Amino acid sequence: MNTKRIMSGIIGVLAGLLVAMIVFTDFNQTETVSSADNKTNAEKVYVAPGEQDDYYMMASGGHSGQLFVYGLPSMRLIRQVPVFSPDPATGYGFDKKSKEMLNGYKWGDFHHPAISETEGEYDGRALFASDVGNNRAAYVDLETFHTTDILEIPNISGPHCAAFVTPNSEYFFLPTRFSVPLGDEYVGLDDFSEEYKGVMSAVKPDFENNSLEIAYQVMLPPWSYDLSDAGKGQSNGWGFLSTYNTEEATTTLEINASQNDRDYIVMFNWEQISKEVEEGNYEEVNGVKMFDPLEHPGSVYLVPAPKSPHGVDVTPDGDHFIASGKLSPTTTMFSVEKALEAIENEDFQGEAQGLPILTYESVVDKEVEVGLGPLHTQFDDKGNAYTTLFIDSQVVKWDLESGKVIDKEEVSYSPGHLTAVEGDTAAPGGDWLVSLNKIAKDHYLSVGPSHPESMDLIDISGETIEVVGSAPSQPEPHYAQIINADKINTTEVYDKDEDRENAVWDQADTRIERDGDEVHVYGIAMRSRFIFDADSDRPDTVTVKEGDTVHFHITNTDRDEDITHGMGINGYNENFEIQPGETKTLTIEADKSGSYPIYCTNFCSALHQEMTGYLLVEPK
Ligand code: K7E
Ligand code: CUA
Repeated sequence: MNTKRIMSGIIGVLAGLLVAMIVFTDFNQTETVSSADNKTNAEKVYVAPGEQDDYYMMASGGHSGQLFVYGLPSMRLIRQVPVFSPDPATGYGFDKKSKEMLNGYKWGDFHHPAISETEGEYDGRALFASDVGNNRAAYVDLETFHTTDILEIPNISGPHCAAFVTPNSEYFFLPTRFSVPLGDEYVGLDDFSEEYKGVMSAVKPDFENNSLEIAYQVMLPPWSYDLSDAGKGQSNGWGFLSTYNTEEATTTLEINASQNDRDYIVMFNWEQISKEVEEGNYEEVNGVKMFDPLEHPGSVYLVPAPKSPHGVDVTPDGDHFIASGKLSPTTTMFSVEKALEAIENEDFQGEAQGLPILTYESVVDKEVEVGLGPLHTQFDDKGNAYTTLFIDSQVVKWDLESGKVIDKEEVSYSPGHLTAVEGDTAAPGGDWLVSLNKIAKDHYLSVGPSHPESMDLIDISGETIEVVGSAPSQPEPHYAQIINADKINTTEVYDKDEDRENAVWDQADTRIERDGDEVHVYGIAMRSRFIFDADSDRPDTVTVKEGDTVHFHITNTDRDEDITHGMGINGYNENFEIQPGETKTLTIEADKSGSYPIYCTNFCSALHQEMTGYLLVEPK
């Protein structure tokens, strides 16, 4: 099977070369035959060495707590960006700033990335992440691909239903998966329905300081909030959340949370809630402004949706929202216009936990028979939707207008999310889609009982859709977003900022200062040496006493692209990297005496191996 695949791959490439030779040697032919239609699959995904991909794919790393950055269409893994978990290779969680940001957390569970938007389109400034494992949100600066802020959020548990960003990045919202008691009190599960709450957090990004703050929270019923999307166009100002366990089961959810034929899509008017909070309509809980829609009605409504819906996705024009019932063979398309009308006319079929339920028949546009186990939907620029079918192991293309299925493609296997080029924005692309599969099984060379996840690259530029490439991925790409490469503008070297705290730019300024048992080393890393104190006979040696606290403030003074230095301290379990023009601080407790070599861990020059020094710790 594998050999067959490889053979057919080789044959494909050879056939491609043959076609190319024929095209380029046919002197009589004036028309070129290089349109996408005539390209072999190998040619479509081939990005020659030295050439760059057209797109970045930003994929969440699930319970690795990292962000994985791929190039598309090549599917090459370009970078792992640590977000919620420590990373020894870069020293994320080791140096002072990142250690403080991680605040002792050992892991995170990063499900849904959200690239910042302007007028409903990705703007490439930042990427927001949410941590289902430890209730955090992160700001990843896309100029440096560094995590620059992590926010711990109280009153919530597992912001799975996040993150979705409003069309002009006013907020991103983090509704929570697990309901918990408000505040820090203990409440037994017998009082679940009354005392547990599903809280949604509105977080405000600060693009000047690359940071985040909690604006307010909204108290919702004790259900599980699963996925979400922001309105745009005529639904701008609204947010949509899917729910399950509206049964309010507190045990064996597999059975007990699948009783109701319909759960809900929660529609909430964030513009209105933001205004109300500004006017003082909130109570403070754990230092956060908490808005209660039961006290201030008119901003939160429920739309019945079959059955335990997972994804909810707003169409690019903002006119419809689509709910995918993971236990239903259909995906349901609702009309925003009809929903707003029903709200206006108070066309309610009842209420749940005090919130009005819009009449299903008044709001539904159509139920589309896509296949078994629909989970998530994305869009192209031609009015088509693409939905993953977990149970059928397929991606289905369907027409938004008619609801007709156009094509289905097998993927390997059991897709969760899918992501198309800017496919959740107001202006989707239309050439590529990646199916993020949960199970790889026999898809790649075996590495034992556990296999990687798999990603299948699908060409969606034609009428029918076709898998043309595949790559393994590490745990676990719940969701990814694909952004045009020309929207990302990276910094190549950090500015030489003379005022930066602890920075040393001139060798003459390097020094070691002692204050009691605190030792501060103001040093330089450059090709190919460490300079901790230029005046010393051994400028690359730091001598301290057992029991000292040593702060290494190291500036990488190299101004060349991609000259990163690392600083590992042999035997002290410490390592961190300093990127070109960057200053970082590493603090260690010198609690064991001895001679500990320091060496550069990032290969930087022909004399990288010589880039060493010593930490000498004199015994007490
Ligand atoms: Cu894997 Cu969005 Cu957490 Cu769906 S989620 S599959
Ligand atoms: Cu500096 Cu290797």
